[in-house]
Amino acid sequence: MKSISLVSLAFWSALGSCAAYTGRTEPEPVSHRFNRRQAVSPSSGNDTAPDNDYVMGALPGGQGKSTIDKLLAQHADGADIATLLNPPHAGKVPDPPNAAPRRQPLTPRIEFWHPNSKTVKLRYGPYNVPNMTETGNFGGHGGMLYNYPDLNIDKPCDDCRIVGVNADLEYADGSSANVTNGMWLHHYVHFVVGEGRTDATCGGEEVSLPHKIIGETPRNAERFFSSGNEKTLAAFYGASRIAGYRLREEDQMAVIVDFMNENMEDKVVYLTVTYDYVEGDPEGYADVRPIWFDIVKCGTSELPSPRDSDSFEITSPPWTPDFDAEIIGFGGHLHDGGTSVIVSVDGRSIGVSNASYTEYTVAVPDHDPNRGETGHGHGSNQTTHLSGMSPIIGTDLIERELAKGQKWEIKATYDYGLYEPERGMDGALENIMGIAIMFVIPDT
Ligand SMILES: *[C@@H]1O[C@H](CO)[C@@H](O)[C@H](O)[C@H]1NC(C)=O
Ligand SMILES: *[C@@H]1O[C@H](CO)[C@@H](O)[C@H](O)[C@H]1NC(C)=O
Ligand SMILES: *[C@@H]1O[C@H](CO)[C@@H](O)[C@H](O)[C@H]1NC(C)=O
Ligand SMILES: *[C@@H]1O[C@H](CO)[C@@H](O)[C@H](O)[C@H]1NC(C)=O
Ligand SMILES: *[C@@H]1O[C@H](CO)[C@@H](O)[C@H](O)[C@H]1NC(C)=O
Ligand SMILES: [Cu+2]
Repeated sequence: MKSISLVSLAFWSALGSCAAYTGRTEPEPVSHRFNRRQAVSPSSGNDTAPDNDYVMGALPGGQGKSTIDKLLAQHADGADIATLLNPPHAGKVPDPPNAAPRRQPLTPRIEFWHPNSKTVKLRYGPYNVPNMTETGNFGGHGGMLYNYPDLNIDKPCDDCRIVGVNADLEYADGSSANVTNGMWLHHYVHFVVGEGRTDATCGGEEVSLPHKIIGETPRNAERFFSSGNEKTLAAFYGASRIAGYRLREEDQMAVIVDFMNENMEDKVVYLTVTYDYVEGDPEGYADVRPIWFDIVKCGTSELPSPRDSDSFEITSPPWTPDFDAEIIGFGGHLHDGGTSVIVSVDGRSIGVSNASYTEYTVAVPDHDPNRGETGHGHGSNQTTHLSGMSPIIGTDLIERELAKGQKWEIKATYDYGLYEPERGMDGALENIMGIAIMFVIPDT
């Protein structure tokens, strides 16, 4: 094995400072347009619409539901969700002339652990992200592409094992689309769809709302990965066995993308996903399984913030595995104001994924009365945003075994005294999230 600092290779990309969808009006079938600002009350932690049976928020004192979850719960299936959530000109458009190649082989980067692994960058989309004056999405914010499904996207390989993955955002010519030029990879959720792809934590539920957005069920699609603005790398190394995520020819991939545009012009961007993989199914390789922990079980991860100030903790509904496994690692996801995600088993912490923050030099103010407000209300003109979540891998893990019958949960901690939460121009708090994605090697 080559000597390369494992520590310097950030293991996990959380979803980043992806934020909020506090839409509170019901769909208008004719116009398909929403205006959150007409209906929302500032910093409300309450949502009075009826609960549904399968979105289990864990708010102290109540089961808070985000309006997006209510909409999806009432909606028949995912086929027309894209048109429901975004104005018609948002989303997938043809490649502009002279666009960079959609498939770009790169120098292998995980060879230190996976001999003969290859690295390839795929470009998805492109997607038109409306400018700040366009508020006709479900979130009601200007400048965003809101939870947009893209089905049956290109795969890195047909018969292989994925051993690393990370995501980014680019313009047509391949240049970086990022916060300093007003573009945010707010979040994307990556699914693998196919027989036997049962989502670890939602596979037992009749309905899982993120699966619904891509028109699938949690029994034939699993949430494999996700990323946000921090754009770090999840790589499978450091365990006692060599392992990779098995991709078969019959599997398909789908994504939900959510981008913000802090410009006065529409922007066409590509989601890039860089994969590390080994061809075929080399001898000795074990399977990797992703486990998605969420404070909102089987919803879109959105929870109205329970408080307007100070600090609070939210614990997820418990999950009990029906298999034994070795843990590779995990990483958390929070919104601005968040400080850490703890994963625990039977009440014992196995590690803490801490948030880090960056003061960004932004091209445009998030809130400008003359221009509008950008998606997800990255509030109050503040320039400091959550920019990373520490990976917990290898020796960071206090325990490395997962066993049948255990009680697993995560705890998301927020401290608005330390870091400003996301707010709209009217001061209304945006929804929060608490997620950890853990990768394990199931015993065979
Ligand atoms: C939510 O509404 C209930 C009943 O009206 C009220 O008792 C509670 O304080 C509210 N919670 C928040 C966070 O506003
Ligand atoms: C952001 O994008 C600009 C323009 O494409 C590029 O010059 C800059 O290096 C990028 N910054 C980061 C942190 O990627
Ligand atoms: C900005 O958005 C509005 C509303 O969608 C659209 O009519 C206009 O053409 C856009 N302007 C630019 C320069 O993209
Ligand atoms: C995470 O934050 C806590 C509290 O500040 C600190 O005690 C701990 O050392 C941090 N962990 C890492 C891995 O940085
Ligand atoms: C944000 O900054 C703009 C000017 O850059 C200012 O007009 C506006 O009032 C500020 N908004 C808030 C909420 O501070
Ligand atoms: Cu988020």
